[in-house]
Amino acid sequence: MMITLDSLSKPTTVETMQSAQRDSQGCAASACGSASGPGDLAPEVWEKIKDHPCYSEEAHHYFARMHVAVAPACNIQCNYCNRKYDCANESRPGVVSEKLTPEQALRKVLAVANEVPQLSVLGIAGPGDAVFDWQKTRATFDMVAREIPDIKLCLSTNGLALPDHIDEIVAMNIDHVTITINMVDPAIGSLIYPWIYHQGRRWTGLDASRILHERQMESLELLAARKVLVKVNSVMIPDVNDRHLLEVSRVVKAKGAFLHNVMPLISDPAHGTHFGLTGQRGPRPMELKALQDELGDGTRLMRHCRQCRADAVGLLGEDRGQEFNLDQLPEEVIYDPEPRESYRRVIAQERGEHAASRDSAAGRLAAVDREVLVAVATTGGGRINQHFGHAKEFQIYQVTPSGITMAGHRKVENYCQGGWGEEDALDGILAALEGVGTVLCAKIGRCPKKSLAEAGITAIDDYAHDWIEAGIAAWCEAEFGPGMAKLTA
Ligand code: CLF
Ligand code: SF4
Repeated sequence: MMITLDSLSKPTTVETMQSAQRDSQGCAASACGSASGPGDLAPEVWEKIKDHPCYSEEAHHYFARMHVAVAPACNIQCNYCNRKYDCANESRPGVVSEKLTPEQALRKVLAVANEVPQLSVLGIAGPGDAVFDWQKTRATFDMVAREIPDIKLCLSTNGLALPDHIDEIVAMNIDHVTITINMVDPAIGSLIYPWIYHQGRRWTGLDASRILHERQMESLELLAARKVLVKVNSVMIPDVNDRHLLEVSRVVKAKGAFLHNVMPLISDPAHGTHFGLTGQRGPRPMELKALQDELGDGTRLMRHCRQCRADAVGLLGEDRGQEFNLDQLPEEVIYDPEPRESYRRVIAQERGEHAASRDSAAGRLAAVDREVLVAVATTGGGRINQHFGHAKEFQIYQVTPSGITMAGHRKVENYCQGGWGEEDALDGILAALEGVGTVLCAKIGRCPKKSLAEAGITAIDDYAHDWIEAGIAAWCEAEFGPGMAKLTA
């Protein structure tokens, strides 16, 4: 795809490009970060995260990641995991449609880089453990880095094997490593991990969790000392580790973690996991938000994680992985850098405009008299640009007099099913929008708008295609009065 310089002058260029790509794929394609900006971080750190959709909340509006499923082997068992294949409809970590060799992974990365200009990061997140299955991970990263030198390399791991590979990780220029740390107390760990495999033997009980904990802490300290940005993912498991995650957060930050990402347990008997089969529930959205609020320190808390599959492709809120299965790819793919380079030129301007709009929006909130949650339907690009009925997720923004911050997202089954509204889906949407009073979208029909109103949620399409923060600020002024009123009173 050629991105012309002419297109730079259009205000919604990114949005247009993104929707053009989706349209070319038909309806099937519709639909681990810091909220810090360049002013809050050392320049070398900002340079590392500014295009990483997981490490920078702002970047996730513009940049995409892809995962290649080259690492099926794992050295521990988590009670929430059951690595599964051929589950096109399941979106959760560990699930993939096909395992790849490093050579196949390279072919896929090149194909995606040609078709998805937003691509900035290649992650290996399983479906097992990327560091335990190290030879395949390393071979894949080496080959891709030779072909696409500017792509960021990103690892996700349980950390058990990590201390053995620190030098290689640094030498390979892997700037981003995620470690999943669910406990700093082996007694709690023993409720989550039935066994680990370490130094040629299997360990169970407290011993297993103690070894895992020690290796995770060692990994974190070693990587932080080498200036690798470490994100810690924690799975929130009600009545198992939920309160304990406050201690986890304190410990990992003290040991140098750049970000902490608390994710809800996904648990369903159909998944066949231990927790799913024993009825362990996941947290409700507002329970997750309450814990995240308690963890505080928004600059080091990721709230926009989408708990991706191990073969996810695209912006975080979408998964285009099914467009790039091996049997759909040519035998030989030649990388064309032009689409990605053009996209970056366009984005440089768009981001500047978006940042200015955010600053201006922040000055219009003085009349807001309480914390409110606003749900936004967006296809990316930082704008309110999706029809209510097409949304498969809503981004949730928390508004207070002091600012607008992203507070997470809520996945839903989209309301519009082939031309008509689906009332069953609406029940699910209402449940997912717990705590939300207002929905901003590009368009909404009378029926769903009325149903939402009856449930106490106001749906508004007056700010279609505005920047998200500008639309929210305009709604706040309409709802609470002019933003400057209280300041000047
Ligand atoms: Fe992948 Fe993870 Fe790298 Fe991101 S995902 S390996 S840091 S490129 Fe991101 Fe997906 Fe959440 Fe992970 S949204 S599950 S945090
Ligand atoms: Fe599954 Fe990852 Fe846990 Fe291994 S470390 S059991 S792949 S969740």
